Amino acid sequence: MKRKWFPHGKWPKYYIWIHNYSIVSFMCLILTGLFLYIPFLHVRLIRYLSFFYDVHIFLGIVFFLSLFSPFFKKLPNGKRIRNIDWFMPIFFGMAIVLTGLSLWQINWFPASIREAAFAWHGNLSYILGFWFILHGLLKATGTKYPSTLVTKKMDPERRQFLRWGVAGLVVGVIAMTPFSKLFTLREKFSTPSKTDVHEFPEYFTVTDNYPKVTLDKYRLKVDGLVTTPTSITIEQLKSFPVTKQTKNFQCVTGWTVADVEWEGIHIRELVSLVKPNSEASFITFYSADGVYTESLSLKEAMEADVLLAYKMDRQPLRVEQGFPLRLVVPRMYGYKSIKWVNRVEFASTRIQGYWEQRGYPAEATF
Ligand SMILES: Nc1nc2c(c(=O)[nH]1)N[C@H]1C(S)=C(S)[C@@H](COP(=O)(O)O)O[C@H]1N2
Ligand SMILES: [Mo]
Repeated sequence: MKRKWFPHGKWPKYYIWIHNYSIVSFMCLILTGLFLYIPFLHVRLIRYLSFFYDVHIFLGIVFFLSLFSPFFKKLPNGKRIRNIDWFMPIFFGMAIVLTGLSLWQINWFPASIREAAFAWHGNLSYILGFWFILHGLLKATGTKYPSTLVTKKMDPERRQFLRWGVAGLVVGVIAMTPFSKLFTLREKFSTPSKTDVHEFPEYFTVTDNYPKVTLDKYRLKVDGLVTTPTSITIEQLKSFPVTKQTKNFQCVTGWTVADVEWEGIHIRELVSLVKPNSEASFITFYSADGVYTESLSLKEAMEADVLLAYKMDRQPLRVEQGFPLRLVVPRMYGYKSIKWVNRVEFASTRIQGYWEQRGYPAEATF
């Protein structure tokens, strides 16, 4: 007898179709999610990231809508469908969608909520992913689930789905409270830092290594359309008036770090040092990694909260954080905040920065 790959019992066609679609779309969601998240993949897929981001959002919305399918068609009583087969996707799905919504619509939710939501958006997705694998294995081998409370035969009542969905939303809300951070793995296993330095979810580099800059050799070159081009040491930099500020940090791929304390100098110090001429209406920033570049208009650069920072959370920057100097542009996505800055060039035109060449907008205000 020919073996059926996805035995569906007495399911209507409509559900078989949704089931098959869900398998493919959930795999695509996990894949695009990992592409966006894992730095190793992130760097190698740079050209396609904004596309993967859009695909992820689109599939997420369809996934959300598909969670309501039990409301539209009454289910037959079938041996093969168990409560838990519906419970897991609806309960976890709702929580994943809610946390995902906060990462997508960043202006709807405060940074502290998005910060917590980011970790749990991933964690809950892994849990559901493992369930799907287990579910597939159990079904494929015809293994009977142990009979527990939730594995009773399916009750095709809509009210039941509603209850599970709402329970999932509650879990999603809990996952977005800063309290939930206490339960993330990172919190449990990372060595607690005595200094209260924020750990960012990722320390990006588009090169193979973090550039190692030694202070005795380091110079910040300030040149371009200026009267007195110059090179300054980190000591000279630190002798300028200090600007301190506490701001949220937002990466375009979804993660947020709330209330990061930056300390450094404002661009106006460089302006009064080198005196750009009247044609200079843009600034190009260069990185010691030799590849990354960024741009700001002079007007953007002169905003009060734009800094060239050498300290984060009262500590000198670590290598991966951009030692010895990084730009911080709190009102724009993180990719504007170029690390390992070693040259600031005043220019008459805006260059296409590293990410802008790869599809991201140059004016990255969110
Ligand atoms: N030189 C350099 N600067 C960079 C990047 C990079 O890859 N190289 N990544 C940018 C991106 S996309 C973000 S979100 C932030 C991340 O800051 P972090 O690496 O300190 O977490 O740095 C930005 N600055
Ligand atoms: Mo980013």
